[in-house]
Amino acid sequence: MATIDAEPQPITVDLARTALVIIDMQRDFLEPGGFGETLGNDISLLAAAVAPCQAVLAAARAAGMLVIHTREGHRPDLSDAPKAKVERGEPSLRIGAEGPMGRILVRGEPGHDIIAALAPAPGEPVIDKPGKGAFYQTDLELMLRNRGVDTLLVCGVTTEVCVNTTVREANDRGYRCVVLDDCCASYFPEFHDYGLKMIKAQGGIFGWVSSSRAAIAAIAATQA
Ligand code: TIU
Repeated sequence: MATIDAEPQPITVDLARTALVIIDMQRDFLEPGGFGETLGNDISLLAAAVAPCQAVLAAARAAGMLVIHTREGHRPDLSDAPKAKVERGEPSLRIGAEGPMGRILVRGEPGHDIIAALAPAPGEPVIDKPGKGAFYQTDLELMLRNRGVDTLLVCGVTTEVCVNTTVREANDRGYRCVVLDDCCASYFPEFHDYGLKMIKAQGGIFGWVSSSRAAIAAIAATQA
């Protein structure tokens, strides 16, 4: 068992029943010319989450934890992309349009790939999701149930969009979520802050908030 220093209070987890879930650390959100930038965002704000994610990923792998990666994106024919999603907002390039990293937010295109720094290792499941939440129209819940997982360490981007949506979905399904603050980022620093506050408020209404340092320390303590 490992006890992770967290808010609103420390949480004790069984690493054999804990999965590290890294959400949407894709070129389309973190690199120039991708979906995030076409939405008008400053992508440099997401870079700070990469090194903390790498550190937690290394610790989780060393401890033999289940590591799951997710990617947001759509089939090349866009049959799984709601019209309302494709037409929303004022992106300079729409979902499916040809950009510098291939077609925006389309599976199989370079921009859809997870960034090289956080590339999945062989055997680590990658969940391709059409929505913001990682449970919607995916087999994530089945995978977690089959492995007896009850707790998720959550990292990724963006804090208030895909991270928050996934945490809310997980919380309703009975999973305990520990969101690592420095492993998440947003194009809006204030949304990052409030996104985390919303999770841990009211006694941890959606889950716990911790940090890469605290999670790594807890994992390392079980290995000593
Ligand atoms: N736009 C934005 O903040 N996020 C997304 O569109 N997807 C994810 O958060 N992955």
